[in-house]
Amino acid sequence: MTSERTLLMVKPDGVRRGLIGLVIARIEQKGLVISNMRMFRMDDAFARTFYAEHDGRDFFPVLLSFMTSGPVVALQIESPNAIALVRTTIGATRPEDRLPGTIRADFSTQLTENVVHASASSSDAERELVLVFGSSHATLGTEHE
Ligand code: FUP
Repeated sequence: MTSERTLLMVKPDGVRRGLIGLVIARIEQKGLVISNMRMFRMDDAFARTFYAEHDGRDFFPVLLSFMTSGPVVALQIESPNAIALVRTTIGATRPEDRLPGTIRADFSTQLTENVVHASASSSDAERELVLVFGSSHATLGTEHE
């Protein structure tokens, strides 16, 4: 199967709690390949664009405030079936649906402060990778191929 690219992000709560290394370790232990990485702090405009699909929802202001509260670490993951595999690894959106062993289940009881983000579809992945990495998002990772 051809490789897919997806975005995995350690959110501000994960960075504050010192969970960057743990998230990276789980990804690498599973055999998923990291092909780009960036630490940055979202401003309000970036967070609004990133989560544009939720604009107008009642939780949107709280989500923006959380996502801009500190730096995030964004990772490009490049592997066969990466989008589904990374989503499975992070766990479900709702706390009560998260399976033990997933990152969100093991490190958060919260809906908003849930440690990690991962792209939900291939169109989301391409859009989010361009937002975070710009045109450089396709250029790294060749040493693994
Ligand atoms: P996910 O793809 O699992 O990150 O989930 P969504 O795209 O549905 O939601 C985006 C983020 O908004 C999630 F990280 C959780 C948060 N959220 C809330 O804070 N409140 C809600 O009611 C729904 C989602």
